[in-house]
Amino acid sequence: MKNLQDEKQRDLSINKSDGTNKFLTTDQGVRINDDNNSLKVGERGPSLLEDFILREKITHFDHERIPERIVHARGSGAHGFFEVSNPIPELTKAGFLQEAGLRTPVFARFSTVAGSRGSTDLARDARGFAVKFYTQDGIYDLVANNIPVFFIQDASKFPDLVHAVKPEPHNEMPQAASAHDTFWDFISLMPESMHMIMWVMSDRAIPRSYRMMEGFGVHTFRLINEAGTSSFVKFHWKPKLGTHAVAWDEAQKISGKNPDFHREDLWEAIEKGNFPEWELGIQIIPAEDEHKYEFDLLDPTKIVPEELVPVTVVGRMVLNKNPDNFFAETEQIAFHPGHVVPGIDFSNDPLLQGRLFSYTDTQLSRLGSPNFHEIPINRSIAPVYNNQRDGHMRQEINVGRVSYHPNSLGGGCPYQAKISEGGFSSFNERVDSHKVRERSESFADHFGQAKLFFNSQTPTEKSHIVKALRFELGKVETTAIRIRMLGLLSQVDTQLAEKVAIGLGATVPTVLETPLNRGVSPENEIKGQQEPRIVESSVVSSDALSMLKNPTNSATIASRKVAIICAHGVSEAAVMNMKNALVKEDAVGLIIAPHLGSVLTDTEGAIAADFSFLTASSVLFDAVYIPHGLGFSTLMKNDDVMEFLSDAYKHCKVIGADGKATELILTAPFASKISKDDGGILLTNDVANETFAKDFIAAMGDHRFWEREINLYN
Ligand code: HDE
Repeated sequence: MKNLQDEKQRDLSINKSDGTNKFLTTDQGVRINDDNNSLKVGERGPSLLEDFILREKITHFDHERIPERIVHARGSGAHGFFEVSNPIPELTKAGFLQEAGLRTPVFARFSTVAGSRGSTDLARDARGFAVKFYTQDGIYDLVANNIPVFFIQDASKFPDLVHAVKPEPHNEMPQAASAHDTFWDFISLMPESMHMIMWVMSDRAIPRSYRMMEGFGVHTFRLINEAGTSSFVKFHWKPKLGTHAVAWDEAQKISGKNPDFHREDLWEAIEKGNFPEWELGIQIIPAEDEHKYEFDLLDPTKIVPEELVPVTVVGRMVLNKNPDNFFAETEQIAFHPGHVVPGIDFSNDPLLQGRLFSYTDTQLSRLGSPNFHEIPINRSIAPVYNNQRDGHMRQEINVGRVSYHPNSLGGGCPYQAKISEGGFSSFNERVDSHKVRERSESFADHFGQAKLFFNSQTPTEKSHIVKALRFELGKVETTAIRIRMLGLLSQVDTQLAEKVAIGLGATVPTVLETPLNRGVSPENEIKGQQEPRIVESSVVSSDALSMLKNPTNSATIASRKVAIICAHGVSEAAVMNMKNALVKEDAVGLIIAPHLGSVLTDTEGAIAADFSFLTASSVLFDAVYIPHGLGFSTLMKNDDVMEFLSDAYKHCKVIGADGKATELILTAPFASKISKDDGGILLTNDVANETFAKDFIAAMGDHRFWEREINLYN
């Protein structure tokens, strides 16, 4: 089988343009002699309509923007490859999964959901995790999220959900935030959203990096093998760097200091050769087990706990090349859950079925033409021949007179492929029932897995969920909505509801609003939605659902950033020792000083400052180190240094100092709160301490010292 990545079959160079050493021309290829002045009658006279060069330039500019994605507008992407480690021909005939070592080119795009194109990366939100596989059998898109369930069970509620979460229509506020009345009004009337609410109120919704997120296909799909046998499948992406988050206060500060934080992180990691990597795993459910579980496989508000069906790794994805042009690639890429290849098929999940309509439809208005598949980033590497013709911006020049099938004038070509020749055929499922607008009774449990999720969290993670809910509902102005939400939360966990209620200065209602009395008139009820009931999950707690307990989490600090705070007189040896130790771990130490330029060292050398306190902030780094040397007295007087350290402490990061520099920590406002057991505070008076850098790096491997929050908030 051909290794598509190695053979560079996906050659986009015919579409690339580089103006180096070239003349400036019009779009018609005419060389331009003056690009700075429009054509005028005399130096001070009016401009002339005949100036085709000016008109062409301005017209093109006027039409530069295309509509942003209605959801997932804010995103970043990269090229890479998918490589099979564990072929699964017994499960699927999909060509790209047949042979160990086979590489398929991919483009992945990560995104937030609610915000506009220019919104912050650090919004509390689900993240999109969409991957386009350019396989030898055509395009396969796995259009996933970093959360394995969704808010709603039926596609018909999607426009309502999105209208509710988007900025409110009367004043277009707030941007990229769910903390407002319309979102929580809708949620409080949709008990089916409670499982997803647990996830978006957890730290999953504020990832440290796109590179440190899991991905989930959400719906159950089908795999079909050569013999036509089908199995159900759930897709998982597991990040090599583990699954990590930032603190909510930190996320909000990053949004101001660097709203491109995730975009920059992905870009820089790839530029520096720290290629992000994920394993692709599958949970396989044999067809005969379709009805084995207490939840319905077709219900997108449910997971299949890994305790019931383990994840089997089938390959890995590596992202190793940034796009050349954001618009042409990341913006114009068009994903679609309906882009499947033989061997992969859909389930009857009603959310998935609705998505199968939506994605082509949205590209028609966003990219403007049914020819969007011809845009270079969307092109299949498998050859495309059919009788689709014409339309806006058609690139293909179809030769011959035949554009219909069957035909005799073209010898019957292009001809249909038999299944044995790779022709796609849908799974031959028997469906025999009445036409109804109803929800299946098997979709009626809205709380069992919300409980499972909450029960699986560590105390730190639970407290973050409580605080997130206090924040979000605290921003809601309508008291009735808050109370309705407390009622729903009490169905998940009474303590959770009570703790949130304390933050809101409210009481958990004793009489629950049911779908029939929950603030909307009965005739406006959602037809076919049953009284919610609780089905306890057969799995009580699952480590895979917790970020902190997650068995796949790794202690690597590769690509992490350490702020090394310096001033004139700093010990050059200390700085270089830490920098070198970090480089060995593929991490980086960056110099932050009161001003840019050189920082003079104790040995009369100079170190270049990477940032000043104006351009850097603790929230943009993973840890802080203050090396010894005379500089410490300058730093002691600097308020920015104290803010830097206080934030690092508050966000539970590793802080290290040696020699006199330790005084900076010991006199900081948080000094009295430091617990002697806090493994994230590394102080030594011994400036020759040889293990200091090693200990600092080992502490960074624990990522955050969340226990600190007990001292800070209790
Ligand atoms: Fe999407 N979704 N979605 N979605 N979705 C879009 O398609 C839609 C859903 C997801 O980086 C849109 O090209 C409906 C679930 C991702 O370009 C649109 C429903 C999941 C992306 C659309 C859903 C997703 C989108 C907007 C409910 C997780 C970004 C622009 C029936 C599995 C892909 C576009 C990218 C984008 C519709 C629900 C993931 C409007 C109707 C569930 C990652 O077509």
